[in-house]
Amino acid sequence: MSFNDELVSRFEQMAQMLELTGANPFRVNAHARAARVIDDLTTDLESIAGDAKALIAIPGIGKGIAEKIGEYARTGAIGEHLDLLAQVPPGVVRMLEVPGLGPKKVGQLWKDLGVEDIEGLKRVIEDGSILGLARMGAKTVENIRASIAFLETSGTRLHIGIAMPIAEAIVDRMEGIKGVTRVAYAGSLRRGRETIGDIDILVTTSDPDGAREAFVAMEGVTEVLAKGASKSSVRLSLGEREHSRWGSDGGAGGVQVDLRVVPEASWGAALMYFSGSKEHNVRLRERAQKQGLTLNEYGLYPDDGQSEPPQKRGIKAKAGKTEESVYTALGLVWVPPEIREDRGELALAETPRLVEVGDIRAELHAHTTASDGSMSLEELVGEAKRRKFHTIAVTDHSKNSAQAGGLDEARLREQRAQIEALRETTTGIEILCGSEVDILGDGSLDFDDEVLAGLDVVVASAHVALGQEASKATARLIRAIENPFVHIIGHPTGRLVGRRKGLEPAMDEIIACALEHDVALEINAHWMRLDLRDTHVRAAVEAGATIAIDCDDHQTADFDNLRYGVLTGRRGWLTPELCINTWPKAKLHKWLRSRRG
Ligand code: DGT
Ligand code: CA
Ligand code: CA
Ligand code: ZN
Repeated sequence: MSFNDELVSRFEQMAQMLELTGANPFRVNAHARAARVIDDLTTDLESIAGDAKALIAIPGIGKGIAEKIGEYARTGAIGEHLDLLAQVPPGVVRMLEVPGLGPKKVGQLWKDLGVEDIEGLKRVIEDGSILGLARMGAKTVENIRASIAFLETSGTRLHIGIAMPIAEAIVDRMEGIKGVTRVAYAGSLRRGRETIGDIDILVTTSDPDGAREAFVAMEGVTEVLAKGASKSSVRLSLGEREHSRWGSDGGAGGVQVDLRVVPEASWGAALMYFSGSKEHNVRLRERAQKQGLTLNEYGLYPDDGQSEPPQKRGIKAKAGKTEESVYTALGLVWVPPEIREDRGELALAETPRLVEVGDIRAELHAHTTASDGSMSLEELVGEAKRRKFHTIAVTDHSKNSAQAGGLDEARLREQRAQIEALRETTTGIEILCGSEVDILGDGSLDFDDEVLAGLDVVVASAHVALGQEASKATARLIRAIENPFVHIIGHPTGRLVGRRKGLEPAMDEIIACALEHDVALEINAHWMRLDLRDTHVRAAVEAGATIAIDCDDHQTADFDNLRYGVLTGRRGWLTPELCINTWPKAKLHKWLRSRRG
């Protein structure tokens, strides 16, 4: 683990343990925020750990946290972290992973009943002693029991590429139910996160009972967890999905789906609340409070200091029907869901124009049967044309990727001849002859410069030695970027979401180097990769570096992954100008030729 990752995990644990020991919420938040901020950083804190001033200059890091970073750098440990570990049994922290068990309930179980782990929790459920706790009814206990079973059979978050089609099918289905007027998915899915804990669906309807009944009777429901006035929850089994190429194992235990029936007048407020993120919501409520207002999932109300919620007292909301109305009433611009992460979005003076799927006009990374793709050259070009792209790049693997049928120089020449012949009979799309050339372990490329110079587009990617240490990875990628014939660095870290960490280069150095040499960094749109990831994209965008969003197509269906790459770009505040795939044909081709002498 990198120095930063070590800190992130310690501060996350400290926030949880502080909360469990009943510490001041301000201290809990300071540690949780520090973990998030450090997780987003692209600079390595180790080099400035001794410089308290430099640390405090980072938004979200205060004096206390800076001292702890210094302490960790000097001693390899944080005293307070060790003290907390001695106080809070690890099994108690793990109980927080049970869906529906927050720090309050876990603290209660631990302190009042002596429960120290999930096994202990199962025992107090079996012997009924859990029912002796305050605010712990039979229904809550039943939910906890089901959640434990769920955790034990799955425990993993779903890839967005698995969750999104399921959510869309549910939205479609709910739209067809009598009385239903609006349906949307919210939560992490709407924010486009790479993994999804559960699916949140909102509806407005003139017949709430009908909507609930239809929801729990959906095909694939294996268990009804709740069927209440405002919220229903089900567990859904995942149908057979073919992802053998990636061997994805996410979601073996199914996925939880929450349905909330909300009043028409609260639609915008509910959509905001349940889209999150929680951290964004906290900021919004702080802001409301400062203006003498109170914000909840029903609307924005005047704060009259009463403890009973305003909507229950018939108080009229100042805003709530649409999201725009709520943001506007708070003096803010509407914020796209993908950037609602408390990463500075409330300071925006206008809604940013982020990249959209419809902006993408070129695919610059695709494979054919010549290497490990399943499309022939003609099929690939035909599919790209069908998607209305002005340019398609053929970038099969190079010889070092032997297991993927990588092309050597002779086969590459053969492919060029085929592409030139196909160009003769093809109209309406430009076909580029390229390569996804391997970046070898030392940063040299799998083809000589003379070969690369003869290609229209060069995507350079690392496929081997992905476990190498950070400093080597940095030097390796920098050497590849410095090659004068490279246009794009493909899936720069080689990580696989939830499966493989990949390279951990100093991303700020990689970005600076890419900017200097006018090389684009790729967001590989496959939902198993999403590499660059959102936070790296944000750093690249802030530096002004260009990004390519490519599907790395191996089969026709891979073109459909574009949306996930675009969501990741949006999460990184990517605008169309910095995304080379949005450029008009002439501009893109001029840029591609600019390093061909
Ligand atoms: P997930 O499901 O883990 O991928 O992430 P989310 O963001 O979908 O979280 P989820 O399903 O627990 O809740 C949906 C949204 O509801 C969340 O993004 C924000 C809101 N929300 C849930 N619990 C809280 C809370 O305790 N406080 C605040 N402010 N908002 C909450
Ligand atoms: Ca969720
Ligand atoms: Ca949820
Ligand atoms: Zn590829």
